[in-house]
Amino acid sequence: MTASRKTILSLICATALCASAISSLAADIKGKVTAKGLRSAENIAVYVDAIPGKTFTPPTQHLTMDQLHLAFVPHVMIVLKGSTVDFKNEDAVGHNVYWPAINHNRKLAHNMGTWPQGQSKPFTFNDLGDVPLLCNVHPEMSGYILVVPTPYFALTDKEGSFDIKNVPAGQYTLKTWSESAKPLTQQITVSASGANVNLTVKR
Ligand SMILES: [Cu+2]
Repeated sequence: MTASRKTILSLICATALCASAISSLAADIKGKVTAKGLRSAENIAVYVDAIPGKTFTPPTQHLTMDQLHLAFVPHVMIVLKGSTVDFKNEDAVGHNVYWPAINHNRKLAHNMGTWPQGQSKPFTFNDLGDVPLLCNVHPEMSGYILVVPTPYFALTDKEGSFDIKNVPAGQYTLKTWSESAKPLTQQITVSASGANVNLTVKR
């Protein structure tokens, strides 16, 4: 469907039923990330950057970042700006959660403290960028939260493949983030049938 047909449909649709019909026109951004010089193409974040004039309501439901078997699980989590993450200790030992910066801004460093097994502590992420998670009890523990401006994001699987669901047709700036590769920015066009994008990131 062309953008103009979509506009016409928007104009003639004033009911909630029609609104869901319009949103169902959204398609997927699928693709593959090739990671040069990296051990793996897994856990690379691919997301649509801020869309001028558009804001998105964060989910009311909390997300969970576990500390399990002396590791942050999942290792990388992407969240929409304004989302709340419950940090949950699933181990019999005490853990700590802190981050030395958000988006390399040390003024946004924060220490969540330490709490026992089975308990969790929430934090709402209102600043964009990467949040490197550490535990001051176990220096080998590390994880990442990436706070992004749109709900259009995905993580790559072991093969480097990703699938960003339900993106309305339009032109966007696609970005990548990875723990060990340089970030990448690419302009893309999403048609009514979606988009297929191949990206190459480097160390
Ligand atoms: Cu720990």
